[in-house]
Amino acid sequence: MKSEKNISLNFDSKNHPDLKKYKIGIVVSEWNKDITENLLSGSINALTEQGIKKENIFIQWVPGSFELIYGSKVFSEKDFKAIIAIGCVIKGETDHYDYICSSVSNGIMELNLKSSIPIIFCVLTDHNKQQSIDRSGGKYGNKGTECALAALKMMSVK
Ligand code: DLZ
Repeated sequence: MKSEKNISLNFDSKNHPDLKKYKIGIVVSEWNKDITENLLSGSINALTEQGIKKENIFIQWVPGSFELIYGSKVFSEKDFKAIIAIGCVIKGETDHYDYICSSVSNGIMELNLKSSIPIIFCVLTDHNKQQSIDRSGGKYGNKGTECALAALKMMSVK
């Protein structure tokens, strides 16, 4: 089966001496909290391992993935170097999944076009719970970790 670890892990913190000064905002959804908590831990661990200070990571919980858009908008007006939006949408019996996935991906994309801060899309969009477990610290790694590295890389884009 294809490896799902697609983001290269070659971020070298030695080239970024200012990391300990940088503030990062994380907006995280309460819906499917057992999954989003693991994504959040993966992100925090990766950020602190690379030199971001724990006290410079600001976490805002929101009710569901749909609210990641507003939460990220509010955070994009603060002095963060990057924002990570964490959520988990799992397909149910109705079309709700499609509306939420489409809204949150478009919403975060539009914020990226307007904001001077990169906003990282760390939202699992899965067909079932097992797929989410596999990607939040399971057999396909932790997308929270990968998205934290994406945030660090995007902070360096001049
Ligand atoms: C309503 C809803 C449903 C059915 N499924 C999910 C989901 O799988 N993942 C998620 O993050 N949120 C879900 N929500 C909640 C919506 O994101 C949102 O919080 C509500 O529609 C209120 O705006």
